[in-house]
Amino acid sequence: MASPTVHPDAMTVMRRCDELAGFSEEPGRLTRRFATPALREAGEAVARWMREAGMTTRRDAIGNVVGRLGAREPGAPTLILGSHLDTVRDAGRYDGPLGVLVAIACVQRLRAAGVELPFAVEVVAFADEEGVRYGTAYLGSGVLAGRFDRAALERRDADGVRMADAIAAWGGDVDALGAERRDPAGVLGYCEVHIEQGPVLEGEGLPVGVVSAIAGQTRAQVVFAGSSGHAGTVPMDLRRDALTAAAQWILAVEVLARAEDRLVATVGEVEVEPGASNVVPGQVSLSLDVRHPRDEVRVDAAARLRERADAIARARGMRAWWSLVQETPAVACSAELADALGEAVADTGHPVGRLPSGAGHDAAVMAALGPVAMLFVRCAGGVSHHPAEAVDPADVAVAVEVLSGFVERLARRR
Ligand code: HGY
Ligand code: MN
Ligand code: MN
Repeated sequence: MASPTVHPDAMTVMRRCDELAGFSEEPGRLTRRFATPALREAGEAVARWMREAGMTTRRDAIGNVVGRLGAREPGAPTLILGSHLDTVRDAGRYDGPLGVLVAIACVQRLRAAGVELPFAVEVVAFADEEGVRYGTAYLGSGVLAGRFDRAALERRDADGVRMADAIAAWGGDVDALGAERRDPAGVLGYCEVHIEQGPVLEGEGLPVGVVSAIAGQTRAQVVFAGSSGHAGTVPMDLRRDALTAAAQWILAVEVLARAEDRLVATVGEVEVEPGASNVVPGQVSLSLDVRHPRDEVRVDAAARLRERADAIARARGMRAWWSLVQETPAVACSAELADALGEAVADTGHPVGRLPSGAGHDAAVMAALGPVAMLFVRCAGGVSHHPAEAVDPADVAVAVEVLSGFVERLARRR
């Protein structure tokens, strides 16, 4: 329960998170994927709040919503703040939007205080960080960082819609994606506020924490190809059941990940063909998500899981296909920006906790443009990617105060 003395800026952030949660593709639960009408509506609300905070706004060629507060001097560099506006399926309401709204509240507070900044500030609401619709994450930040893979434009969603067509349909411009890349020379850095999505801050009794590094991520697709057949007439010893092969591999994924400290591996999507109760599955397509703070451990684990899939398929007289969907290397946050963030935390009277991120974030991609920093906000039970996601408004108030203090510290350093 929020204490009655929570700063009104934090209550505004909470209220806006609730309002954004109303923009969903699905009744009764929050799902807001890339290039959907629900995301467009959420982007329009965010653009309105950016303008109320004194920023100019635009939607860029992929559909990111960009708010900008110009600098006094022309040609001054830009500090980029923000996070993502898309969600996973049946999502919580703070993963992404909290970072966008805290950044807007920070700009609004600095302007209201008449703070003159020697650099421009942009707040970006990224259009796709989760990668739910097309499997490849970070489409929004990838465009800004010059990391967008144009081959992804040919990927199709579950309804067969090409990414290129989805971008055009929602007002984007695939021919202008390259021009959206930011010049690193003009970027002062990137700072993202995000819920921790883990239990550390709650365990240490801290409202916020400074992120030290972001784990690397491998996303792959694995297909087991056997033979479909009649569930009533094909004897067990003659079957090439793709789903039992996949099940054996999924358990092997779990065994391998459990055996390595800090390694996590997940099969989150399973597609069974032809998908009828009285037909032996002929083909199964699986997603694989492997993460670890050290890239060499992650890459080795992914290679071993690929070999394991081949071995299981061969032993069952089948084929296994592996396709790498996306690799995002681990990223160390900027020591200089992290220290400035830590000093801003200390200014609020709270201890400065530092912790790594097991989750991926747009900051991992924006690191291609310059130094990055992240501030985590405590979330109840560490729960995320779930409707029970929750934050305490008092912790949000601390985050707004820390981000504002961070920006002012950077200004004083120039
Ligand atoms: O998957 C992640 O780590 C993030 O939530 N996109
Ligand atoms: Mn997120
Ligand atoms: Mn997420």
